[in-house]
Amino acid sequence: MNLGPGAPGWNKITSMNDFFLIAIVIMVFLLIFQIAKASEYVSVLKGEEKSRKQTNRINGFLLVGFLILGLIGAWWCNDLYYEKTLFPQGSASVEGENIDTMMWITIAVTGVVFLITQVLLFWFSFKYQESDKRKAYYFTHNNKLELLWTGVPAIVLTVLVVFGLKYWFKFTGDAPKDSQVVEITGHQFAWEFRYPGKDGVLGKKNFKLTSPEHGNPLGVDWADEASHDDIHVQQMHVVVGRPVKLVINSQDVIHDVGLPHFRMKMDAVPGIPTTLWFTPKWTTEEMKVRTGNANFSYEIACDQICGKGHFSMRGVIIVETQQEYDKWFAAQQPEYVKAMTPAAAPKADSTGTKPLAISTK
Ligand SMILES: [Cu+2]
Repeated sequence: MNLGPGAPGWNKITSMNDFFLIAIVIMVFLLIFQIAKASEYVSVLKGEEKSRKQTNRINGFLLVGFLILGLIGAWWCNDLYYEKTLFPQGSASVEGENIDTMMWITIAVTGVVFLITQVLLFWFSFKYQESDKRKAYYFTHNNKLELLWTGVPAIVLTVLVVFGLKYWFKFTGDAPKDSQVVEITGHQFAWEFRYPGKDGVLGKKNFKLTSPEHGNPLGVDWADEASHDDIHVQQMHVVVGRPVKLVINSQDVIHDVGLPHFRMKMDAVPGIPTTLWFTPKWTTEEMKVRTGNANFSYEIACDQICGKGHFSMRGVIIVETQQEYDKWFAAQQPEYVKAMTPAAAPKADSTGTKPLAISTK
């Protein structure tokens, strides 16, 4: 039965919903108004000071209750959802282990600060509420205190930032010499991958040559002979245990190669190639066993809201053994050959790659 928009009587249902919604809002306002008025009368009867102290006491108890329930809630959520995060799987790249360590240190430091400040905040509002037995102590300035609460966070943050920079320079710096190079190009809304052929060199590109209609969606310069053995595919294959260097491009807006399993990410910026390298630790098949998920696949999630189809920018990375990789690579036809002999294109599709004529728009 059709119950969605356009179904008979749908207009009636939505107008009834609107009516109830407005009625509820009005009644809530009336309720608040009545409570406020009632408490005003109570304070007149009891005397203002007495009723203020009573309100303070109630608020104090509520704040302590909020603290306890809040802490239990935070613990409970963690217990419930921790297994669903990517933490228990461990980092799928060697370098990502450093990121996880940093993440844990950051969580530990901020967690301790969070606990101390929240307990003090709520406990103090209860403990030091208005009382006739004591008077508040005022001080306008305290150098020791200023130094302490400026110095300690400054030192802690410096340590965190220095470690962050150290790893950042490592992952974005020179990749190991035996690295495999994969060029990733993002566009609205998909990822394209290009691999150098036997020569190990990616052919030059020129954006003016971009022409999906002529089998050249990436704008490769065919005049550069290094491009003649390069392959262009829609799925990324990498070898387990071998460092992979990503050369990241974008053809339109800023995208982001987000690699949650490998704990890496890097923006794809039009006109400015960015790089990143990491070493995959486990093959896709091994991850299926580790996660107990037969459908597991490493993914690239675009980490920049890049337009209407942003959600669909999911790339798949297949991590495999050298043998499997060699077999896959040998089955690929160079993009140059495909572009020059368009009739041959459908043949290569049997290996699982999609046709190249997909528009980049
Ligand atoms: Cu994107």
